[in-house]
Parts: sequence; C-alpha cells; structure tokens
Amino acid sequence: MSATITRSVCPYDCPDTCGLLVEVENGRAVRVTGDPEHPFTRGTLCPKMLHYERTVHSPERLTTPLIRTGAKGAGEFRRASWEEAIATIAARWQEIIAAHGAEAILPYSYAGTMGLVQRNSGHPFFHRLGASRLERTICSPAKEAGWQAVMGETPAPHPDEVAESDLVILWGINAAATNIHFLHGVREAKRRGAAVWLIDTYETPTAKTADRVILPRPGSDGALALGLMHVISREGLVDRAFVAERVQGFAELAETILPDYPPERVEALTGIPAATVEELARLYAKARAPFIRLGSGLSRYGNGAMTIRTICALPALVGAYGKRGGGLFASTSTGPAFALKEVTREDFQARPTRLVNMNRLGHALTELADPPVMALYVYHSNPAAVTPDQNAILRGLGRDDLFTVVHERFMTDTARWADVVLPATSSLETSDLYRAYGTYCIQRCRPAVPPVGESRSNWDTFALLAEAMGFDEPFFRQSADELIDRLLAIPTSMREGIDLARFNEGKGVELPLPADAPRTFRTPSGKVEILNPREPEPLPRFLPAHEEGGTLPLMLMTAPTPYALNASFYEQEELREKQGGMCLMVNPAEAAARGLADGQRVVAFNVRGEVAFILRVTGGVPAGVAVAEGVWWSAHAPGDRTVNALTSQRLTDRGNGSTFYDTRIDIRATA
Ligand SMILES: Nc1nc2c(c(=O)[nH]1)N[C@H]1C(S)=C(S)[C@@H](COP(=O)(O)OP(=O)(O)OC[C@H]3O[C@@H](n4cnc5c(=O)[nH]c(N)nc54)[C@H](O)[C@@H]3O)O[C@H]1N2
Ligand SMILES: Nc1nc2c(c(=O)[nH]1)N[C@H]1C(S)=C(S)[C@@H](COP(=O)(O)OP(=O)(O)OC[C@H]3O[C@@H](n4cnc5c(=O)[nH]c(N)nc54)[C@H](O)[C@@H]3O)O[C@H]1N2
Ligand code: SF4
Ligand SMILES: [Mo]
Repeated sequence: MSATITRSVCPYDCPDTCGLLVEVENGRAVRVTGDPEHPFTRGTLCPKMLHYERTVHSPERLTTPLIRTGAKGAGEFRRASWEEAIATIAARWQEIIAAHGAEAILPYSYAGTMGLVQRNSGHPFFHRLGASRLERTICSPAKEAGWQAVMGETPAPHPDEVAESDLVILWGINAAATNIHFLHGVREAKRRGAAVWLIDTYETPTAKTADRVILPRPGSDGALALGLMHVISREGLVDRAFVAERVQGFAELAETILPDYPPERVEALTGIPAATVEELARLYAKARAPFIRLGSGLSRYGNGAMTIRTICALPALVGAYGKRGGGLFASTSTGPAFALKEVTREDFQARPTRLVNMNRLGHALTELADPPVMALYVYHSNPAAVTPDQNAILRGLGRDDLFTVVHERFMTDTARWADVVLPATSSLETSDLYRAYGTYCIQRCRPAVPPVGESRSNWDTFALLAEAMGFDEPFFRQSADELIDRLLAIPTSMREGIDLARFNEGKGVELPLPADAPRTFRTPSGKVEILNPREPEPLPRFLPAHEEGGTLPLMLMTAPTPYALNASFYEQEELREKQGGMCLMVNPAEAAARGLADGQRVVAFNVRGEVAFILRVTGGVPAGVAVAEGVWWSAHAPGDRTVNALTSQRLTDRGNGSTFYDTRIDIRATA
C-alpha cells in the first residue's frame, strides 16, 4: 500500500513548534520530516524528532488501562478495561469527596503536549469538580515577570529579525538544543558580518555558533548587566535622544544604582574579567542594532525575575528597542490568538479553590492539611522526574492512603507509583490547535494515525470521567474537533489577516504582527520602564541567588540536552545512547581535587539527596560548576534517583517559579 502524507505539529514544549510531514502506511507513521512550507521549520527537524515514529509506535507504549496489584511503586499491575478503570476512579473520588471535600483531589499536568485543547482539557473538568487548582509555574514565570516589569505587554520582535542584527547575544540559552530553528537567523546575521556572543555557565553545544563565549558565575548575570550599563553610562555611550523620549527612570538608575557596579566589582561578583565587561559594553553600545535572545535558565534562581529585569533594561540605554533587528527576544505572547477561556472554563468553578504550587508537590503530598491531598491525577507530566525535590515527591507518592491516577504514553517514573494507569495517545493520534512561544505561527492538526492500542486522548478521557461523575454540561460531550471549530469561530484581533486558505489546509501560518509592534511600548507610561513604581523595588539592582546547599562547592546546572526534552524521549534507545548515559560534567581541576576520573561512577549529594552519575571531565565546564544535562528516567539511570533529587522546592523572587539551577552540591566516588 502506498504511503499517504499528513501534516501535523510537533507537540513538545519547544519554542519552535515545528510543522511536520507524517508519512503513513497501513495506519502506522513510518517517517516524520520537517515541513518545508512551515515558515520557521523550513524543512528541518531537531535530532529528537527525526524519528518521532519510534516514539509513537514504541513497543513500550501503554496500550490498556492498568490497575495496581503490587506494593506502591513496585510497578506491578494487571490489565483492566476502560470501564473498570473509570468506574474505579469515580468511586474512589466520590469517597474522598464525601470524607474530605473535593479540594482533597489535586490535578497535576504540565506540557507533555502543547496543543491548546489536549493540554488544557483537564481544566473544565477539575473546575467543575471543585478540585484544588495547580499553580503551573515550573517553567519560567520569573522570566515573564522580569520582562513585564520593564516592557509590560510589548510584543517580542519577529524571531527572524535577528538576521538584521550586527551583534547577537545568546544569553542563557542553549539554542543548539532548545531553539535550533532560531539559529537559522543567527547564521544569516553572521553571514552578513554580525558578531555572536554566548553568555552561559558552561560551553554548551551552542558555543560552536558563537564567536565569543563568556561564563559568568551561575546566578550573577544581573551584576553583569549592571556592569555593562555602568560602562555605557560612564563612557557617554548612552543614546540620549532615545532615553529622553522613550525611557522612564534612566537618570534614577544612573544616579543611585550604576555607581555601585564598576567593572572591578562586577568581576568580583561574576568572575568575568573587568576588561571583558568593558569590551562587551563598548561593542554593545556601538553596534547598529544589537539583538539579545534571552533564555530561561537564568530565571530559575532565587533572584531570577530581578536578573531578567536588569538585562531587559540594557537595550534601553543604547536605543536598541527602537531599532529593527535590535532589542530583546524573550518569548512571543500568542495566547490572545484564541479565546482560551472557552477551553479552560473558569466559569465552571463554584468558587475559586485552593491553589497548590506545582514546584512544591513534595510539600503538598507530605505536609499539606485542611484537607490533605488524598487523590492525585497526573496527565501529560512526569513529576517524579521533572519536579524539584524528588525524594519528597516519592515519599508522597508512596503514601498508602493516596489514590494516584496517571494518564501517560509510557510507564514513567510517576506512572510506576499509580493505583490506576490510563494509556494516552500521542499527538499523531489526536486533533489539536497549536500556537507557539518562540514564533508567531499557529496551526491546526488532525489525527494522522488511529490511537495506538486502547489509548485515549486527554480530551476523550475527561469526557469519560465527566460522564462517570455525572456532569451533564453539553460542553463535556463535544469532540475535540467541535471545540476547535468553536474556537476558530470566535474572531480575535491577533488572527485578523492570517492566510486562512493555508491555515485551513493544515499548514502553519504566521499571525501578522505589525512591523513596528515591538517598537511601540505597551507599558502604562508608554515608555521602557527601567523605573517601575508598581514594583516592590522600583529600580533593578543585583540580588544574590539562594545557592541552596550552603557551603557545598559546586553549583549544579540542571541543563537541557539536545537529545531529550525534559523527561520526554527517553523511550528512544538511540537518543539515550547519544547522551552517553546519565552524566555529570565537571572541570578537570574539580575531578583532580577529588581523585576522580572520567567515566567513573560518582555520587552527587546535598542535604536533599544523593544521585549516582557517570562522571565526564571536561574543560568546557568551569571550576565551581557541575552540569547534569537531561532529566533521565530512573530505569536508565546508574542509581535509583535522578537529577531532581538534588533540587529544591524554594521559589523565585517573583512569579512563584522553580529554582532548578540554584542548588549547590558536592561529589564523591561511589563506595
Ligand atoms: N533539546 C531540548 N529542547 C528543549 C528542552 C529540553 O529539555 N531539551 N526543554 C524545553 C523547555 S520546557 C524549555 S522551558 C526551553 C528552555 O530553553 P533554554 O532557555 O535554552 O533552556 P534553560 O534550561 O532554560 O537554560 C538555558 C541555558 O541557561 C544556562 N544557565 C543556567 N544558569 C545560568 C546563569 O546563571 N547565567 C547564564 N548566563 N546562563 C545560565 C544553562 O546552562 C543553559 O545552557 O527549552 C525547550 N526545549
Ligand atoms: N532537572 C531538570 N528538571 C526540569 C527541567 C530541566 O531542564 N532540568 N526543565 C523543567 C521545565 S522548563 C519544564 S517545562 C518541566 C516539564 O515537565 P513536563 O511537562 O512534565 O515534561 P515532560 O518530561 O515532557 O513530561 C511530559 C509527559 O507527558 C506525556 N505525554 C505526552 N503527550 C501526552 C498526551 O497527549 N497525554 C498524556 N496524558 N500524556 C502525554 C509524555 O509521555 C511525558 O512523560 O520540567 C522541568 N524540570
Ligand atoms: S522539539 Fe522543537 S525543534 Fe524539535 S521538532 Fe519539535 S518544535 Fe521542532
Ligand atoms: Mo519549560
């Protein structure tokens, strides 16, 4: 039988949101390639998605519901029908609601799929149920808070504008792993003569794209930005006209804050030589249109929001925010393209219920009272792997009186602890609507292949649960496609003027951003707000990070790998092999000081836990830093714990975000 080709969208939590071409034979995806007609994908995929068919048709896919037969966490289950599984869940929930109230039920989800309908399909159900609400702040709310403090609702420039820049700074972003299609524009800028600087904590794979790499001490970038502004101000390199007309609070910053950050002090705080601070400051100020692509890593610290805010002030001094090809790209805000409230249905709540921070799941499961969490429903997330303080979470999941349901594609670290496991479809088996956070593209997709085994989508599963719980709203009886049609029938100003014909063919299309939009500042004052009177601290300044772990000698970078996405893709053996196992990278001096050698098994430890790694000794990581790329499944780890057994539940300064990178550890040889 000949193959047919269906368009689809990469569902993962990646800024690129690629368009896919899926070749299907006999109901199976046999090949997945990048859509050459997609404006950002341009026909190429990242290494993770080159063989998406191996994920979709993996022999490890869950194909039926499962009910626990062994001890909690033992991974012993029997097969069950959907009828039995749903009836079991509904009966246990009714008991729990009668005894403790519906707030004793906690949903837990994040970004296994980014499709608007499948991702959010639990919201109406749990709102109607009156369950506790989850504060979904694991990723980068501090980054948003920092950007908003300075730039308000100003949209990001089109990512391809970077090609028109003459100085590109990749700041805290490992774009070669996490945003590869953005590098297309960076390479184009380079071809036209631009210089590219990378500011990270170790030499990531992105270092190859950069002309210069500088590695500040983790958590110290705020001081670096203040040092750059000090030099620009001191040397009279400020764009006076731009600042006078379009910036609020530069004079206050220059008078009260900048004098404290001469390059010598910045060197002491960041480890970056004073001469390099001066060199970059001059280069930045003299560039025609300097462009900063800001990652999220540096926001996952106790001082994360303030760090981002400080960096966001920098382009204002030289007028870069007013120039095409210049400014700062943090992420695109494409949310208003669709009436998302028609999916999330906050109006189904009788009253706003308690909010539980997802980063503090360990605390929620082990310490929360009034009512305690008695039931956990996990869907498209893997908290036993991705959420900080793994040991606290595992203690919680091990509670005999906790009823845990996990809706998953694979037997993940979390699913292993479930009482009931429900098999989930992959994105190729469902309909959805996508928007991006690294581009202005939107796209609709329909199933390319039938559901694998008895797997069901998030949307269809909540429909079953709604029926079992006796919810009679017609909302729960519509199909995902009906809901998508409804969303598309509601016009929004952001979608005005899209190429509807292409969109209706299932192709990725761009929201038409007015060319001057990023240069019209949507803040209360209409200016770039270096001084923001609505913030507890009206001016940016340097705040120290938490550095959880006290005096331990190494800052732990919980960084992304090019061969996985958070804890996704570990079902593909070839991708695990490309990572070379679950490694911890350190500088030769750190290894030598401890008598450790490359390739050896070591234990990383702090007050929260101990994790076995394979040691990689490399000059690409500076002294004082250790790097653990990837969020491994314990099944493929050297020991029984993975990286987040070392990270902390403490939150960021603003936005209640995670502080993954803000942890100290030490390492020793395994006994
Ligand atoms: N291949 C791959 N792609 C991914 C992901 C993945 O895991 N793998 N994850 C996806 C998700 S959910 C997200 S949110 C994005 C994240 O995409 P990125 O923003 O690129 O990734 P982050 O983990 O946020 O961190 C980026 C870089 O910040 C660096 N960093 C950490 N602390 C500091 C610091 O104090 N200063 C500086 N200058 N740099 C610092 C880290 O070393 C890392 O290289 O990527 C998405 N895409
Ligand atoms: N150490 C460390 N920890 C991290 C990070 C890090 O860089 N380092 N990154 C952090 C960040 S930025 C984020 S955003 C979080 C991400 O946290 P998560 O969103 O939990 O990330 P994933 O590992 O992608 O897990 C998603 C799960 O969803 C499942 N899934 C996929 N599609 C579907 C579906 O349609 N339905 C259902 N029911 N399941 C589905 C997948 O099989 C997968 O196991 O992790 C955070 N944790
Ligand atoms: S993970 Fe990112 S780069 Fe890779 S295919 Fe998906 S959207 Fe594109
Ligand atoms: Mo994320």
